[in-house]
Amino acid sequence: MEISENKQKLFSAVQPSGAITIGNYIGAIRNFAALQDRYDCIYAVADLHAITVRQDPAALRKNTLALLALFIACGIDPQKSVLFVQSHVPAHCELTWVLNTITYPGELSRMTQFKDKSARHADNVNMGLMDYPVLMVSDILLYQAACVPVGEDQKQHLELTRDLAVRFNNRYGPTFTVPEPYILKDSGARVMSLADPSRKMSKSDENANAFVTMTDDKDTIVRKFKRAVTDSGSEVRYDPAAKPGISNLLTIYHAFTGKSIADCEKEFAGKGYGDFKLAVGEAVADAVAPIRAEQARLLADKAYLQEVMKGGRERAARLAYRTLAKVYRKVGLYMGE
Ligand code: AQP
Repeated sequence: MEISENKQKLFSAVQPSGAITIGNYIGAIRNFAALQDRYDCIYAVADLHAITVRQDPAALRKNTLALLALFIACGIDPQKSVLFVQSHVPAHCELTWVLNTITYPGELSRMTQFKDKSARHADNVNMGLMDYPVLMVSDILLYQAACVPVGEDQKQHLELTRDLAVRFNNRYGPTFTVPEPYILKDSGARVMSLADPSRKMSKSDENANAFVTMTDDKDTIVRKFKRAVTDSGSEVRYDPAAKPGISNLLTIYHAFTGKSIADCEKEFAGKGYGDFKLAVGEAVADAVAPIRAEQARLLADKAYLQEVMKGGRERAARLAYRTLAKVYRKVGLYMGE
C-alpha cells in the first residue's frame, strides 16, 4: 500500500546501538503498531545515529537486522508503514548538510544528550556526536512528519526540529511541515537502570545487569530482576524519590501487566521484595517470550527481511527525494533547466 496524502505522517526511529532493551520497548516500540491505524507511519533503524558512538562493525550489522525483525515482531506491518534502514536513503545525510548551514554551534553544544554522551564517551567526542540532533531533524523533516512520538529525553531535539523548520521556511519560503510532539500513553514511563535507578536504562550500558533486553531468555530475565538494586526497606510502594529502585520495578510491572500502580502495590502488600522481584521478572519474561520467538523466526528468513529492506528503501527514498529536491531548488543549488 502506498503512503496516502490525506493522513498525517508520523516519524520515529530507534538506534541499533545494542540489543533493544525493555526501556526502548516500553518508551517507544510497543506504541508503534497502534499508531499505524491513525497515521501514515515511517519507522527507521537509525544506524547512522548509532555510529556517533563507537560500534563494533559486525555487531552493528547484526543489531540492524535484529531491530528490523523486532519492529515487525512488535506489530509494524511493512506493507502499511514505511520501514527502512536510515543509511539506505542517502537523502538523510544530504539534508543534514544543508541544515548544518542554518544551525549554530551553540544550539548543538548545549544539548543535554550531547553533554551526557560526551561525558560517557570522553575518548570519542566527535563532530557526529555533536551533529546528531541535525541528523534527527533531517529524519523528521524529509518526510514532512506532522507528529513525532517523543519521550522526555528527546523533547529538546524536537524543539530544535521545529526551530530549524521555521528558520528555513522563513528564509526560503514554505518548505517543511513544522512537527508537533506526540505524547504517548504513559509518556512518563521512563525505565531506569536495574543497577543504578538514578540513571535511565540504556542498551549501551557497560553493565549487562543494568538492562533487560527483548532477546534475554526467561532465566536471564528472572536473574537480572533478582539482582536489581532496591533499598533496605520491605514495603512495595511507589515513591520515586525515597524508593527509586522499587518504584522503577513497579513502573515495569505496571507496563507489562496493564495493572494500575495502586493495584500492583496492593498485590504485594505484606510480601517481601524477593516475591515482588520474582513476579516482575516472570511477568516481563512471559510478555517478551512470544515477541522474542517471532523475532527469531523472522531472523531465520533472511530473504524476507531483504525484501522488506528493499521495499522500505524504495518507498522512503521516493518521499525523501521529493523534499530534498525542493530544498536544493529553494537554496539555489543548480538542478539543471
Ligand atoms: N530507559 C528508557 N525508558 C523509556 N524509553 C526509553 N527510550 C530509550 N531508553 C528508554 C526510548 O527509546 C527510543 C529509542 O531510543 P534510541 O535507540 O534512539 O536512543 P536512546 O534514547 O539513546 O536509547 P538507549 O537505549 O539509551 O541507547 P544508547 O545506549 O545507544 O544511547 C527513544 O524514543 C527513547 O525515548
